[in-house]
Amino acid sequence: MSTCPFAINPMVTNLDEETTHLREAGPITQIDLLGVPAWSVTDHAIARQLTTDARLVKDINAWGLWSSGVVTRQWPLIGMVDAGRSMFTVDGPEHRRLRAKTTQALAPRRLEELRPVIERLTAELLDDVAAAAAENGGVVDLKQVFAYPLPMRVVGELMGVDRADHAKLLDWYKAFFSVMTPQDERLAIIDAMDVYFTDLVRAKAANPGDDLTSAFLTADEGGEPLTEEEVIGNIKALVAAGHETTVGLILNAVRALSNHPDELAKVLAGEVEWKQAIEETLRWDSPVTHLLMRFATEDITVGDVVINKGDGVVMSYRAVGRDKGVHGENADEFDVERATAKTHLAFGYGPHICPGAALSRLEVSIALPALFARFPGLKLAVTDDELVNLPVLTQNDLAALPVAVG
Ligand code: PLO
Repeated sequence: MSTCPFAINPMVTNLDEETTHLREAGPITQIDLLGVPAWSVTDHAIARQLTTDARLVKDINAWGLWSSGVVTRQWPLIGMVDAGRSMFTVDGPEHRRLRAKTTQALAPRRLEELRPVIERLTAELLDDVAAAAAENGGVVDLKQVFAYPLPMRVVGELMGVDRADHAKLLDWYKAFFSVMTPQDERLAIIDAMDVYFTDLVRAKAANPGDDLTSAFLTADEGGEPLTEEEVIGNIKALVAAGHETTVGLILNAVRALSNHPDELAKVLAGEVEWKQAIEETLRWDSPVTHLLMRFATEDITVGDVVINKGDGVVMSYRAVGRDKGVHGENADEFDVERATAKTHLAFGYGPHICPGAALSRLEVSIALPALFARFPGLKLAVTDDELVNLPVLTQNDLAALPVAVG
């Protein structure tokens, strides 16, 4: 690596500045992830090209810095990459086998069954928002009372995770993602989650329910059944991804719309559909800042850059969303009428494209209109520069979103 890699700030003190810097540094540029070098892809076309290039794989054993022992379990981001065998870490025909049941269960048609459930969970939490606001002069942290619990409840219904366990899981994930968590604590949490999900899988095997966890345990005719390790890996991936990212999407959408009252007014007046505002949020302020990681199984030339065999490649989706070549010179502006919004890559691309994209869209397309219908006067209770991101390098997640509900 020739030039000095740009160090990603794990405290996330200025995400817009970071995104701009990365875009200016080039379509594919060197970064430093808490002391570990990697490539960052910031260009839309190259992100599409590399997420469909079979020479890049998710298997951590293809990573030179890992197989040579330079990166160890002491690296704070190791849990994002050494995540166990699942659809998130395997490629090729095995990947299709690991993913099949998930794509079926999360297909838009099948998800219609979940719509009334999501509507009920949303309505319950909106009552909690009203109650918290009544106690507190009309001001609430929308994250704590609404955006944070909702996705866990939805994915909990889907996977068959008891409501009584949600608080514990949320605490674990919060500590798992935060760079402030001491590494020994993070590793202990990873172990505790493995025990928790192993117990869940065994309980469902003994007593199947009408959930995706139980479906994973049922062999399809003629198909090779998933091993227990694979089922556990898939469940870990689905619960983590299904909850964390959607929290960010709800918060980023409410924040963007509140800061752009003219845009919000178009949506509330029915001039622009909610789904357009949701796609523009995904493009402009994507919940996933950096997707870790793919590894080169051979040298790959991209323009004037050579990704060497063994190098790690990060998809910097927030920067990709600001690609001016795709979204125009005003790509840094939030515009609910932007024609190119839905071409964003916030859910990734290629074989690993987010299998939960339709669930996420359904959830947010229920939650946001319901929130603004219930609280038409909703406004941020602080100025935008008072909002802070959690110290999470990979995810774009606010610590809190104080709002006045009027
Ligand atoms: C979280 C810890 C789990 O034990 C393993 C796991 C699997 C899938 C990962 C998830 C972790 C973190 C969040 C990820 C998710 C897949 C999609 C999601 C990366 C590492 C995104 C895009 O944020």
